[in-house]
Amino acid sequence: TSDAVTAGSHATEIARSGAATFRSGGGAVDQQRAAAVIGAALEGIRGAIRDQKVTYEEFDAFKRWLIGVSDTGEWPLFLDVYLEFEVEKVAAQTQDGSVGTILGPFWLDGQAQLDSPATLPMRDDEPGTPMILAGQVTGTDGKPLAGAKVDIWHTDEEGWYSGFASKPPAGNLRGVVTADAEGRYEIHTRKPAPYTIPLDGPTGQMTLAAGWSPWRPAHIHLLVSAPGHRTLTTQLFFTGDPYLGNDVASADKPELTLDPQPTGNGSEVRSDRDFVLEPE
Ligand code: MBD
Ligand code: FE
Repeated sequence: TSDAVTAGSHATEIARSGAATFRSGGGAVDQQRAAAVIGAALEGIRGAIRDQKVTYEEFDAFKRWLIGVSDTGEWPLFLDVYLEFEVEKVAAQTQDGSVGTILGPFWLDGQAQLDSPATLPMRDDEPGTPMILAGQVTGTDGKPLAGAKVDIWHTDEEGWYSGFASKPPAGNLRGVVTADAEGRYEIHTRKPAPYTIPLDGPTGQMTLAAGWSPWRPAHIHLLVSAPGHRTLTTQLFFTGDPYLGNDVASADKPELTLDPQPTGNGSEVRSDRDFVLEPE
């Protein structure tokens, strides 16, 4: 089984379960709305066929490619890389508090529950630069949110996500950290590496065929939540990353860049980042 299929089939299972519905209201779609949205999407593709004078050869290649996306389970990957950032921009228009960005396909429910200060689950010899991420969670009124939760996941130093690649053990570099009574959290982990989408699957093949970069800058995913508040879905990036501004998932934002500084404890670095949640 290829890496693309391993990662894709698990991401498909999770998407099918609807586990990530914390960011939506769900619910039925009325006929008018269906006609408006589906109609506009189809017309976008029809417009591309007309404008580009798409041939039968290209149409048949497109069919085979779509079938491949299903066969490899890459719908979550493809949709989150090429479309989710636009959905997030729409959502952000009516959101207050800290800047968010996309969830992506690699969040997992039910990870290690830890109290701050916390060290994420990792191997005894986990490679990479030791890193501390710390800060405070408050409401938009500035009041600390006691017991806020910081759900965090990121790649290891080689760019692999646990649960989706075979190398890291289950639960590696993932955890849900409960902040203290002042909403303060402190997480000890390793600095993640830049990430390339699988190149052996249809999403990667399409990306390379168009001559686009398949890379995401190194990033840390976070879901920050507290009772009575809207859950913040965000990511943090790193100053100087060669892929900033050229993220294949178009999800990096200048407000989300960290500049970790040495703590003096070996090669360890630290960044401080506060989060502001809006009331629900
Ligand atoms: C990722 O690691 C990711 O965060 C997104 C959004 C898409 C593909 C891979
Ligand atoms: Fe990611």
